[in-house]
Amino acid sequence: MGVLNVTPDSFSDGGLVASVDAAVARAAELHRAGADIIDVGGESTRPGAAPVSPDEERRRVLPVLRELQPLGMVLSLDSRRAEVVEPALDVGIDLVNDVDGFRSSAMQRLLPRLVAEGQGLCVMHMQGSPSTMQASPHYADVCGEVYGFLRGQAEMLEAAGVDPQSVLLDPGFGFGKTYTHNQTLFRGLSSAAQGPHAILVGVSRKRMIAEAMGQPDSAPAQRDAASAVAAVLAAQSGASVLRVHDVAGTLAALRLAAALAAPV
Ligand code: HH2
Repeated sequence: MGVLNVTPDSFSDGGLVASVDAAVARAAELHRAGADIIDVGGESTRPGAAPVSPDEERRRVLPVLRELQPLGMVLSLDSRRAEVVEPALDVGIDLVNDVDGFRSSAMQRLLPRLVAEGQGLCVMHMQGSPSTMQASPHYADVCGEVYGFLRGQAEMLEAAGVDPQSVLLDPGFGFGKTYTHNQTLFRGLSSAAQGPHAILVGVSRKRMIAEAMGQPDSAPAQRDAASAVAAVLAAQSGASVLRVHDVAGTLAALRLAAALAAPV
């Protein structure tokens, strides 16, 4: 899954695509590099980010989705707002990536339509909200709470008629988690991947990568090689979808691992 942020303030690539044409060109580049899914987002959810209005979010993502829709790419919308998801469904998307994990009642009211259209649904875990989530994240048992929440939301979706095969579960690295929480969740991926749902992992360029590299002050784009290593480790742990900025580098690392690793 290639990241396409149409925002002025995303932590690693904010402002990179300042026009619809630039966004379409970037999506085409991600697709050519081998991304199976393009994840379009109009709100930065980096720690400390202020929320954007639904109007502004729609203004950012809908024209881009309209241009991409006829090009035959699998489109994901990274949004936690039903008021943005609904018009995006009218344009035509394949996956709803909700960093709020389908907790909002407005998103739940959309479920009959999401079911009828067979949309893929990515349920992500976040403690708190982006503006304050890194203030003092706290868990008694981070794997139990995060993976338990994801299983609970999957059950809620399935009770509403969602096909389990349409559900992706994502522990939400960096969303209300300390470095140690992220590390523990990452180490818990292989056990989570034993469950019936596919797992999505989004660690690309994040602060946890910089910390694990031993270079906490590195610029986000300097974290691509280490992010590709993390993607390989996530895939080896059973993750099905990897949300990344550097698609070409990640794919090369995955191919290398597949070519050289001893079969298990
Ligand atoms: N991370 C970000 C945004 N959306 N969605 C899922 N499912 N999983 C993630 O880990 C995830 C996500 C944050 O990264 P990015 O989009 O690069 O930055 P920003 O939020 O600043 O736009």
